[in-house]
Amino acid sequence: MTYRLPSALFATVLAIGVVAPAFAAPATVAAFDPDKDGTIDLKEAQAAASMKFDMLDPDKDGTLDAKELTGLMTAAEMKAADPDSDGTLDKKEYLAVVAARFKAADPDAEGTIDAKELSSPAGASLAMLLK
Ligand SMILES: [Ca+2]
Ligand SMILES: [Ca+2]
Ligand SMILES: [Ca+2]
Repeated sequence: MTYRLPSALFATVLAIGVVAPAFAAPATVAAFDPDKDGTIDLKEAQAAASMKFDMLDPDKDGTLDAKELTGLMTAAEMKAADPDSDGTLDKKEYLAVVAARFKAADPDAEGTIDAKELSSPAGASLAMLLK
């Protein structure tokens, strides 16, 4: 019993040590790369974006309004992404923006984002919609 507390504390310290830098660091390919092939494909990007969408939508009405998208998109971008002009983006509209930013971040058009592409300005604006 006397040995349990210190080891639990040690485990906590370890967990914090591992987790904290991941939150502080800029987006990495590994964060969006469940198949661990070292690149992000569109399917992986949209899966992460879908989770992010759900996170941004706390009232779970299936849409994001301009307030919920603050900092992620400009008003002009949002207008362009909202073909039905109802002032909100549903998940399909959000994922269309992700696809457009994915394309912009993939200048070699090979269909994957590698670490270098992710660290470009276009890559950073894609990552914004994923994390
Ligand atoms: Ca991958
Ligand atoms: Ca809409
Ligand atoms: Ca690429």
